[in-house]
Amino acid sequence: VPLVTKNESWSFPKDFYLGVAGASFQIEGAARADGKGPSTWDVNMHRVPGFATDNSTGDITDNNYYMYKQDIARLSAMGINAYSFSIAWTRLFPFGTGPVNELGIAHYNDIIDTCIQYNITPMATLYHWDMPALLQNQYGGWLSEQIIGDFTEYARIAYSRFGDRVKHWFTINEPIVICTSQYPMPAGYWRNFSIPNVEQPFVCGRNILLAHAEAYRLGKSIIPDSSITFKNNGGYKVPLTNSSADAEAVQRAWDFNEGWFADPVYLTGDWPSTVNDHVSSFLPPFTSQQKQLILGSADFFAHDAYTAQFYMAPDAGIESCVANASNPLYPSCANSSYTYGPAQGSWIIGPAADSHSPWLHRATDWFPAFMSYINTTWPSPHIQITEFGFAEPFESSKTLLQDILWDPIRTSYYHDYMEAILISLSEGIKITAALAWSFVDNLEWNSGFSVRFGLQYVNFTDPALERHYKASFFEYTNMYQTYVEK
Ligand code: GBH
Repeated sequence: VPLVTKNESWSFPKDFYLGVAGASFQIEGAARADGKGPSTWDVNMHRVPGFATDNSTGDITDNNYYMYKQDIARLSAMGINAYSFSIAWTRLFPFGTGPVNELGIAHYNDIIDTCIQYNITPMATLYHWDMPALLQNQYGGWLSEQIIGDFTEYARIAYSRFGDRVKHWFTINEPIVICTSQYPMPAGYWRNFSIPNVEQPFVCGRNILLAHAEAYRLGKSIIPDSSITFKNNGGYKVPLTNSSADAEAVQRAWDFNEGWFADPVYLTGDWPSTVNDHVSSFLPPFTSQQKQLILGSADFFAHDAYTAQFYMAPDAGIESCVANASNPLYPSCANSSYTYGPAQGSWIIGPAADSHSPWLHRATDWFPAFMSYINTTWPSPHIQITEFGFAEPFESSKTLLQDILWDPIRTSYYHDYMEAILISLSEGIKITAALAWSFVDNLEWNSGFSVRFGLQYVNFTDPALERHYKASFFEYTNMYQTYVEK
């Protein structure tokens, strides 16, 4: 008797990317090796007590800087055919700008060559949050227009050195997260700039859009057969009730999150009108030249799609949403929740509080609606799921390896998620890649090593940092093997 009854009307196309994703700062370690310069994350984790809840740093993490060959071989052994990694800007340019560090180039050259040797398609992200500390210190990183030129120069070197073998590029990972949770930086961090907080996210957003668009155009000219976009992110937004107030709140939530970057790139060259209204008092409008640069600066739609949330109008009404960075509803004026259950007369987004991360639930039932929303709202030739994944609850408190490697909740997330992709495909949505976050436990930013997203386990107190496949990894690849067109 087969364990799973295969639904014969579902399939993954032969050229589907069954991939995994990771990011330089979270896995590499080797923070001072081979001429690497410091990023803001290196500096903050060393200087700000409690920056990570467990006070960890990126000095070693998975030691992937030295173990990438084994890592790629282990992916190949599992049947993975695409690897999405990020390049540390500070390895190519230790000072953010200035001389190129050839040892950094050599490192990524070898990662790329190793992928190709194993028939794994390399996909590179230029910026996954590790801002060169010197650029942050000099002019505030994404808060200054100066970043556009420095980022573009970094992109130029990456494209021209790696573009003969890397055809898949992501300019920037999750601009929403960069601009809303990394700017403003609280005082004392490396470093706080004195623009009023309410404005900072939008100054950042403006510079990111322009930097992305410049880097896109440059990439197309250096690598004509490339596929380039940025990684957007966010959960599917479900109105809590049928009220028009909730529907409007949902629309504002799309506008101030996904639409903030997707509308300009895929639709108009400009921000949604809600966002424009909001910034008009402190930012100049985009010029028509800038709009032309931004519009169409993507070859496909990349989304980091983990979960879903309910959205609702604020109880105190829209008048309560004053522009004040300490207002939790600023700037979208939409309330969100994950846990409204049948008691509130509505759906439950996924099994309540079922992951180790408060924002993450197994809301895979919503996925086909999510993909159809993206497909109709921001039309593009195809969609890639550039991150999805799950943090098993209680995993970090288990002690026996055999218990840790048995991760049934993450396993069910991957099973259901792959089914949801199959449903979307059967509905005619062109999804071309699934890139699981992440292929190995790693440094989960401010949560340190305590929150684990890996398809492989690592004991961070053991200097060998040996990798161990978890059950969920087998489920992920089994789902693909069961349904891929032969
Ligand atoms: C990804 O972002 C990142 O690209 C990746 O580096 C990271 O390791 C992975 O998620 C797992 O977390 O705490 O309620 O304020 C996913 C999008 C956006 C999800 C910010 C968490 C914070 C919500 N993330 N969000 S909250």
